[in-house]
Amino acid sequence: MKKYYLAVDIGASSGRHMLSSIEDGKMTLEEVYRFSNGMDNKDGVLCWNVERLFKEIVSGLKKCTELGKIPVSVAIDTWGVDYVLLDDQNNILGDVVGYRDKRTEGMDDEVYKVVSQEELYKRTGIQKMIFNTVYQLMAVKKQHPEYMEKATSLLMMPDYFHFLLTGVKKMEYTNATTGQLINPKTNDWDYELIDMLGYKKELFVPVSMPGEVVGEFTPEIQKEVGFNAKVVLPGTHDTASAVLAVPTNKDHALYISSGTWSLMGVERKEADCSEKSMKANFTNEGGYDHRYRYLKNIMGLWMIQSVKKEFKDDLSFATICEMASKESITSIVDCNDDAFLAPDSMIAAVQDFCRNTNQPVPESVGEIAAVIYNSLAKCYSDTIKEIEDITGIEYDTVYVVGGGANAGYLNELTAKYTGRKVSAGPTEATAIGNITVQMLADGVFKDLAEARTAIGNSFDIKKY
Ligand code: LFR
Repeated sequence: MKKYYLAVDIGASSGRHMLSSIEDGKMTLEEVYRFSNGMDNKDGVLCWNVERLFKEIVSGLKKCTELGKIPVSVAIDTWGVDYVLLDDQNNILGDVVGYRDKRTEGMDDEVYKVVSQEELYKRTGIQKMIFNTVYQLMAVKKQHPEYMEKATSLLMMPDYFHFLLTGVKKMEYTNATTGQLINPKTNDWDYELIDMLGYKKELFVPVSMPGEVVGEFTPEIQKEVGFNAKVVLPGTHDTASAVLAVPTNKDHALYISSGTWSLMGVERKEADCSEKSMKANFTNEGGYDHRYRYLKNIMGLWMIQSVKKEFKDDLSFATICEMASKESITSIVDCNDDAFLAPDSMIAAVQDFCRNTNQPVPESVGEIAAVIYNSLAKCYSDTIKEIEDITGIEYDTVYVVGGGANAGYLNELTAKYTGRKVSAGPTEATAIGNITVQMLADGVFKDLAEARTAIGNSFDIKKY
């Protein structure tokens, strides 16, 4: 009997259910269900519709029953930093505000009144992103203290979905680290910090590691979807899952997890919480097996996704890429500028940046996309220099994983700007990383090295 494992991978712009099994020593991957995602503007607040997302999760599970492919285990990963606060009846308190919402404006200063930026970095090793949970919770404390008062639990997004499936509340380690409240030495909550900030300590249950079992489906879910399965913790942070699927066992591999964001970095055995690292704004997010994801967030394909929505014609990403490759415009924007985080119009934001820096202003679809792709590649090249300077190691190859590995033109530019070899794929790295942890937990692979070798042998990888 073939054994199936199911990854439910939900990104900021879409979600998918991916079934996997082992055939002739290779991992297979089959998309059984797909749905869209995005933050809704609810009276001026950017929110996630978690009720709809959970319905989609359930619909995808039903699809497995229809196909007669019943997984032995299921695991959910999502983007980081966002969470729900629950009251004693497990009802969500307030809106589920998404990380691009502007409620965190000024919350950095509120946090620094209690703990300086330097001290916060020393304690957590997490890069400053204004949307980190630490700042979001400050916004709740200031704007809705009643929610903080009434809350009896806090669950990160994937933990919440796991809870709805099983009735069991766990907080998974890799995603918890994105909140900037975990101590990278103990690898658990920094309760002293949490206390200092006036967040309730009892909301933060000790973290659980990828590979641990959450529980089985509740009787209600079993009835609705038509089967029972174990829910296993993957690296519930999508980037942790993607990094796990980087198809190499080299000690020093430089990767870009390319999707809505471009997460560029390396794995390290110890966190670097030095001032130099803070100034360069690198993060030490928790990874599988406590391998720190030493990386930087780069605005990424969000910029392309956003301009795509604004173009009159419904163009595919492949077409946009192709059009960009024919342009010769040389303007470069700073992808990490806050102007690109959630602009009303990304096209206008890119044009304004060019205008304000006295560079040619892109007008056509191809030109706008060309400026974005070139700017991303330039940013990758700058980031490599910083990583090499900090780690003292040279990297000859950039491993691009995730959906963005499909952007052939961007891969060419990455090779050109960085002067390194580029390996592109697997494109479904997040789902593969999620499944890999389930397989490791089930004894399919003996360790991560064996799993990564299998990933490299199982999926399509292009070289530039
Ligand atoms: C990528 C990602 C990044 C995180 C951002 C916000 O999908 O998870 O790693 O910084 O989304 O959560």
